[in-house]
Amino acid sequence: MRGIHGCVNRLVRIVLILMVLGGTAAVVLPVVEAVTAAQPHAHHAKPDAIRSATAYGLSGPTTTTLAIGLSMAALVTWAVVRRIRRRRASASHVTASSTPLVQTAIDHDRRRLIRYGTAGVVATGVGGVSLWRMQSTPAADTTLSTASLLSDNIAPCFNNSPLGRPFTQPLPIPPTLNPIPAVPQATTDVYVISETRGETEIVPGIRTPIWGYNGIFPGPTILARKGRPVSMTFTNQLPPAEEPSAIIITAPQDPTKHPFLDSSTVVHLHGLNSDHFSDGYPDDGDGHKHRVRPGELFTHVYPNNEYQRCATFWYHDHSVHVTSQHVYRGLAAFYILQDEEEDALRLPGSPLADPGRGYGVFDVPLLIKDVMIANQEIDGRPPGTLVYNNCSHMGAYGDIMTVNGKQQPRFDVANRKYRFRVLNGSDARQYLLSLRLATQVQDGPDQPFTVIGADQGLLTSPVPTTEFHITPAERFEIVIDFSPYPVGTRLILVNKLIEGFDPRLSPIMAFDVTRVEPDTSEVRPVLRPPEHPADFAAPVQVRTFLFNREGGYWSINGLQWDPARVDARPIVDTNEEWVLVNEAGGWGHPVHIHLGRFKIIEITGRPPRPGELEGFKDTVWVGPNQTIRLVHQFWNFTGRFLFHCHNGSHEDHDMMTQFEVQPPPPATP
Ligand SMILES: [Cu+2]
Repeated sequence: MRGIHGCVNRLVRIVLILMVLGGTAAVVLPVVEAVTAAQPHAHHAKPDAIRSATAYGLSGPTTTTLAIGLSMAALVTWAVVRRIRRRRASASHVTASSTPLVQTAIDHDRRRLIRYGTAGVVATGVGGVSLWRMQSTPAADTTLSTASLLSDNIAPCFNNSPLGRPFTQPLPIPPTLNPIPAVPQATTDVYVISETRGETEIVPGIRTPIWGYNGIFPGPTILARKGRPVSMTFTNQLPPAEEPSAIIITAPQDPTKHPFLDSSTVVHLHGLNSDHFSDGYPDDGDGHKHRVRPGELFTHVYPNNEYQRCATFWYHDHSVHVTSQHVYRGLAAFYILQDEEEDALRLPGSPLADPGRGYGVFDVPLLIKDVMIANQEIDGRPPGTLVYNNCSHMGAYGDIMTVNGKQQPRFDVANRKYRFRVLNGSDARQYLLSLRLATQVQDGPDQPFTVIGADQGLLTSPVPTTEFHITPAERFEIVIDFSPYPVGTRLILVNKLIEGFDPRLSPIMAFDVTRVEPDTSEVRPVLRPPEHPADFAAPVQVRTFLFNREGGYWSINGLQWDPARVDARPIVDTNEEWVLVNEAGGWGHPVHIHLGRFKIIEITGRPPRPGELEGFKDTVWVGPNQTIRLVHQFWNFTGRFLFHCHNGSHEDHDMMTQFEVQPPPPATP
């Protein structure tokens, strides 16, 4: 009798230990990982080691249930063991230990022990297997390897923003701007825009002060035509001193290390071929005044010349060392260039296929961006104020996913084809985007769609896919055909780089199929091949640039931004091969080269993305241990132009430099 009892007791002790270990692991592991992922210094860790709290489903139901179950099982076992010990202790006071009453009590306890012990062993086994599965298998099975794409944070830098229910706000379409009435026969479209403060509801019911072009975010869209120049006059009407009452900056920029002019602005039209001044030089170190203060204005001229490919561009602030904050506050907008040749393709929203129902109807811009908002008064700023926390210059990773300025909006569509121009306007966050039925949002399958364009316009041929990876400042144009889905279907755009499924971070927006409409639009097998001599010119020079971190700052070839230094001197109207190298295993960089477009010729360290090798680009993801070889075009304009990381926080600290395009050398007699 003693033998059996002792055996059961040992079993209980083993079960108890397993329970405690299992429960502790279930609770502690995700917390440790969450803390590790939130540490800014985690950027040197291997990509696989950086996981968010969601990597183990900390905020999802599975691990939480498991942890609670294990802990409860441990508690029950502990209570039973205590009770048996007490009974045994009291039984030992009875001299005739084999009396039927005591024996019955011991038998009862033994049955109970076996029952709870068995349940405990099963629970521990199930829990252990679940934990092992969660840690050993990636949450999302992706065509592109998640590890090869993802190196940056997933966890938000500020993780306490107020949130509304997703898919309750309709997707706003940024208004187009009409050119000011011009003199007859004018050959240029003239626009006047003011940079000013505004207020908006990013999260339903919560007022948030912003900065925007004409006070809105996204700012007004410019619809331009190839061959017709655009003149844009920007008046800085921003409040002085960076309007500190309207933003919470957790680590303000140190003007002694990173000099900037309060509330100063410069506009860069990202991706457009224009002169040095109109390109929006960010500093005044070249002997000219580029940045304007409140009350001042400047005019840029965008030629939309023969060289320029039709594409989705965007204009945003570029004032040195405060670019990241200014863009984050809302100084960003679309600029779309089109021509007759593109019109003739009969793409969705084009004038031939959908007359009068183009921009905003069947040709829809989507600016994706993550932000953070105070949920209570912080440092004297009211709830609703934007929070700018960039994880010690790693990047302002937010916890509110927005499209066109609204948290997780909803867009009603007809059962037909739509063209979407997707811009990643985030400071730092990357997205691996897929479309899923709302009923299968967590695991898919991913629904098909077609990539038709990259940063610099239409691809030669469309690429069918089920996902695309987009990093800050990149654009992808896609066509989604909603005709296979019955009216009443909801589809969700999902960011699969959020491991596991987090209802706050994973779903970006919803498409609701609400009506039937005819569709005469097309996606033809040939869209837009290379067409300018620059696209065929062989590179005349090779240069290599290392994107790294030195002395606590982001750097290019070990150096930081210095307006007095020029790091390359290409000759105008030539191409050069540039090799962009990231030898570090931690962080990646979306590298943007101004002035022209480039074609990627080789990618090492990761597979190419849909259309990435076929299309023309101006920004490319140089991930950890990746090298990109590309041919960039330095055409039409001489002077100084930038290249830099487009993670805004990296750019401001100080991963930016410049090249100076030289006039052609004098012909030798
Ligand atoms: Cu970077």
